[in-house]
Order: sequence, then C-alpha cells, then structure tokens
Amino acid sequence: MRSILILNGPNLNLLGTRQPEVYGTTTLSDIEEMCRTYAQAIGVNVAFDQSNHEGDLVDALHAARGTHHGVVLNAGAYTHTSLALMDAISSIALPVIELHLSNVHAREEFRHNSFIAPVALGLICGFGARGYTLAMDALISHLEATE
Ligand code: CA2
Repeated sequence: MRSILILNGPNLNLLGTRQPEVYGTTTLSDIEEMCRTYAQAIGVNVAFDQSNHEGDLVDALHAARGTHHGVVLNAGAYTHTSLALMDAISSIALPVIELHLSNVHAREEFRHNSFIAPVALGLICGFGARGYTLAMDALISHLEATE
C-alpha cells in the first residue's frame, strides 16, 4: 500500500488558535483527521509528524526514505530560510509536495521566496486545510503515473 508522510513545521501545532483570517479555524488535529479519513477512502496509508525544530524536520525527511513513498511538507517559515531542508529533500529522492495554507504569493515579499520549491515535485498554496487532501491526490497521481 502506498504511504504518505504529512510533515508540518514550526508553529503549525498552534493552528486554529490565532490569525483565523489568514489560516482559518481548523486545528492541526482536525487536518490530520481529515487526511486520515481521506486516506482510508482512497486506500493509502498516511502518517503525520510536526516539529518546531529545523533539524528534526531534516531527520523526519531522512527517515521517510524507505518508509513512505512521498511527502506533503508544510515547512512553515523554514520554507523561506532553510537550505538544510532544501538539501534534505534533494538527498532523499522522494517526491515532496510543498504546501501552504495561505497564498504566500499574495502576502509579504519575504514569503515569496521558497528554498523548497526548486526541489519539490510541485506546490499547492492558498486553499487552506483542503490543500492537504489536494496534495495527497497530486502525490498519488504522480506515484501512479511513475511507478
Ligand atoms: O501558509 C502557510 O501554511 C505557511 O506555511 C504558514 C507559516 C508561514 O510562515 C508561511 O509563510 C506560510 C506560519 C505558520 C504559523 O502557524 C500558525 C497559524 C495560526 C496560528 C498559529 C500558528
């Protein structure tokens, strides 16, 4: 069975508690539940991880190799700063979809740059919590087309 890791970065554990106008009111555990239900419906395995620490996210990406077939990554603010995450993605040879709840391109200039985009399979942003299931679909279609 195909397996997807959904990996969330810094501050996303606080989702649903502030800035609802930007990020909505859905919590991270609501999103996990949504993805679990969707995974069951489409017959894939899904696992979740979240960390506020850059190195832990690098470790989680390394650990995904050999365990999962692809990753949906919301790296939060590390998207815009982290060469380490870019290198980790390049080194694991797994398809990674970059995901953001908000449309980062409609926001501050400093959110327009992504160190992840050049090494990601693709990017989904601006669809709120629904983006996670859209990303799962995109990943599964990619795997079906390439395996
Ligand atoms: O839109 C996204 O998903 C972001 O990855 C979220 C990051 C931000 O730095 C990126 O530019 C875009 C921020 C995550 C903050 O998460 C919270 C949301 C609501 C309440 C508390 C934290």
